[in-house]
Amino acid sequence: MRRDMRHTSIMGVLNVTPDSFSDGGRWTDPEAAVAHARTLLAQGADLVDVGGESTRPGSTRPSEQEELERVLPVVSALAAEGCAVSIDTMRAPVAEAALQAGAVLVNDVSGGLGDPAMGELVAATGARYVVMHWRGLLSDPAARHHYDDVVQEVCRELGDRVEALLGQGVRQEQLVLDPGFGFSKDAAHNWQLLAGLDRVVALGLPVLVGTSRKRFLGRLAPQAHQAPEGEPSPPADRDAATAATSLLAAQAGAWAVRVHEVPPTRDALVVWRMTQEADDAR
Ligand code: PMM
Repeated sequence: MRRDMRHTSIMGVLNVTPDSFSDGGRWTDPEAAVAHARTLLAQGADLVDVGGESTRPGSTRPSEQEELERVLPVVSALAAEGCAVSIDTMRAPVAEAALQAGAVLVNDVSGGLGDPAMGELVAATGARYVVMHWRGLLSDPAARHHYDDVVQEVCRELGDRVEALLGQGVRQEQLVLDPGFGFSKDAAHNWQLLAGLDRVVALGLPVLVGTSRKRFLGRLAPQAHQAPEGEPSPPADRDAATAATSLLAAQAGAWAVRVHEVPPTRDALVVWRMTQEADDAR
């Protein structure tokens, strides 16, 4: 079955953190961050995802105050310019302050597990809410990376989160699902998820896909880059592979793709749209 992906949106990544794996430390100055967001939008991003906490393994959590100080000036400045801003946070108070400052979407990589107050806040504000799949907060570390069927289990666990959120008063129209590429998943799991994305889409809610520059895209042609043997290519060399995954995501019916570098993904999505339109006209 062919799907219409003409409206697959692009979410540009803006990490105002010192330690994110790809752009950590680049946009910690609010003015530089706002300027970068303007670039992302001019290049074709539909919204900008501002994050003040890195989820990179081993990174130390900022305090809530630190996170607020990182994100709020940037969210306020961008919202004042009319930009659609998403706030990438696991903390309800940060989400609340960002929404008050003009953000339109809460992107929560913990799917509501990181802060028990998140569901209630999302219900009360009516904001759009991304529920990402991540087992990182499970108490049993051995269960985190074990899947018999990753697509099926991600779908089931996302379904459980949706049920819980609806029970807290969140409305279905607010929800966006994200299978959480790279979050308690190894490379094989990520490839299986990419191949099975249509099954996540079939759950019936909009789906956001965040593969951008992730490690599993850094091992495609080890001979073609200069990294020591066994090392993945540097994150910034993974944008062509990211664009390929954006196209596959769109083909599977994704609502949006979350990317660091907009032009390759924008062009990949235009290629798909043009071929669809040509096909429709036959
Ligand atoms: N990945 C990262 C951070 N936030 N949010 C969603 N919804 N989906 C993702 O896959 C996701 C995310 C990690 O990447 P980054 O550190 O470069 O932002």
